[in-house]
Amino acid sequence: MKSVLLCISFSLLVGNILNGAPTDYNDLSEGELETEVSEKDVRRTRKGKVESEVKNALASKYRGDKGIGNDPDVIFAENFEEGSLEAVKSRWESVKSIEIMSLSRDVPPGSAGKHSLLMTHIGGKGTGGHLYRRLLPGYEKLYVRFYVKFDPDCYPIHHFFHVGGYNPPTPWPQGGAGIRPVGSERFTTGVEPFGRKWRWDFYSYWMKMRSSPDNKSWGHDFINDQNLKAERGKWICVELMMKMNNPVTEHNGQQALWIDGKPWSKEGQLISYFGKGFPKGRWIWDSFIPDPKGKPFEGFQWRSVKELKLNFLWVLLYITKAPPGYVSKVWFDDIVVAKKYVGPMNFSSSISSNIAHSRDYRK
Ligand SMILES: [Ca+2]
Repeated sequence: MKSVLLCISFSLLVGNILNGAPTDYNDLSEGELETEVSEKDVRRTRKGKVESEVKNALASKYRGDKGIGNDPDVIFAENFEEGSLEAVKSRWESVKSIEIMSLSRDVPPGSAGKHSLLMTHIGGKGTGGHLYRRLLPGYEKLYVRFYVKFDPDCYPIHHFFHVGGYNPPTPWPQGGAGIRPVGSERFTTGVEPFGRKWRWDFYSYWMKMRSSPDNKSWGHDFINDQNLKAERGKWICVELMMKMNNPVTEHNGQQALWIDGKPWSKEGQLISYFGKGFPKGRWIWDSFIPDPKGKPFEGFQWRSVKELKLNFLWVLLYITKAPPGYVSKVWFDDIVVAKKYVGPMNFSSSISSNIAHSRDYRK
């Protein structure tokens, strides 16, 4: 009897994916997955889910992102088209070092807008700047998509764009560097172009994080693939998904990353999407090294109380070691926070053809 039910639940799962309906890998309990569904099937299902999200991207409905801010699934959008820095500032709760910011005419290809935000860091003068705001009342799952362009000469970046939650939520970013959260008060993930390696990875703090040899807990990285390059000199579309653990005693929280609308795989496994049981790999202190021969990832227990939710967005540029006078430029544009996968900007001439394509996929 049990095996029949298991087969049904798996076929429902696959059916949902093919129909383009929202499907959750975590809808299946761990026991169900282990008993009937082969590892290959699960991997295919997860891949299918990611592909389905990409095909049904929210941005595909809005050419050049025009009007995307009015979509019912969009929680917040910032395209820097307000006309002045003061107007931009009014949409954020904490702005650090506005003097290094300016509106630039350099925008992502296909963008319907005319301006982006440029942050210009000069070595020896401060550590960069930020825009920060709360996302109230707080969310269980969010997609955050933004465009960024690093100048070809940009100095290696110490820390970058962050999303997370504070309890209670504060109108400014909190500290906590090197300290493991308790679980009731905060969790954070940065999407960062790691140091001199210029490779994309997560940088996460949460209650079940580990320690480094210095006995402190610094942000953990997960992808560790030098081939996932943060290319300088071109606009890049970055998207982060974060999902809270529920119930709060569980480890079923997730996070995923897309660069230019693409998930990232290595050695046959998806390594840009982390949740309970996937991918496989091993920990070396605070770095997870994906490896098909390793152990399944334990999942994220982001929180121990339900009041802690995803509730802030922190557009951060933090550069600490540039030599005096060294100029680093970073542009940001077309930030969208949504309940669904946003995806790269649609700059095809016909929106309807794109929608037709997504319908085809649902057949
Ligand atoms: Ca813009």
